[in-house]
Amino acid sequence: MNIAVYPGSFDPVTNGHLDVIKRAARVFDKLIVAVLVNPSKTPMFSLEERVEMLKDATAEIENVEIDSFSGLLIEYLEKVNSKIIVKGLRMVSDFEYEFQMALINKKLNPEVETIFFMTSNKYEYLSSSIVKEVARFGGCLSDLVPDSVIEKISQKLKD
Ligand code: COD
Repeated sequence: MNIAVYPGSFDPVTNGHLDVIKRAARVFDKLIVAVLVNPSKTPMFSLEERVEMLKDATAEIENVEIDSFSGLLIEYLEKVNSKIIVKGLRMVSDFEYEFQMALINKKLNPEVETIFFMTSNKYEYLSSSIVKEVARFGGCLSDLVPDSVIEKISQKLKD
């Protein structure tokens, strides 16, 4: 069974992430979307909220599971018995960081492969940070994130 792991912050999940999730779920037997617990960052959404939003958004994709992890991704992969990392690539600026990550992960475990999904044209500009910025200035979020996430962001900004 081919188990792949798609790691990220997902703060919050966007339609760009969802596009990668749907396409990767067609390629692998099982896709685990793993949300990073990163104590050095202050995300807009708590870990539980990010996991919940991902669960809502992927409820209809049978072979997708949502989980979270802290520490090294390579150690998490071992725990879930996977040797495949799924990443998304938007533009050249992503490449440098993702290239470095793929190489260090390969160094830490040579059996692990990182598989990149090129963004779909319509999501090339889309990131969680851009979504939060648009939301803060009152811009329209439809087409950027799932509807359930729009409600969560509005609520968060009111709070
Ligand atoms: N289209 C396509 N792909 C996209 C889009 C889009 N519109 N938006 C985002 N993506 C991709 C990103 O390129 C990335 O691959 C993935 O989706 C997740 O994106 P984010 O922004 O939610 O998450 P990141 O980039 O903050 O996640 C970083 C990780 C959690 C993957 C990384 O920090 C990590 O692996 N940390 C664990 C510690 C570790 O093992 N470090 C490496 C060795 S030191």
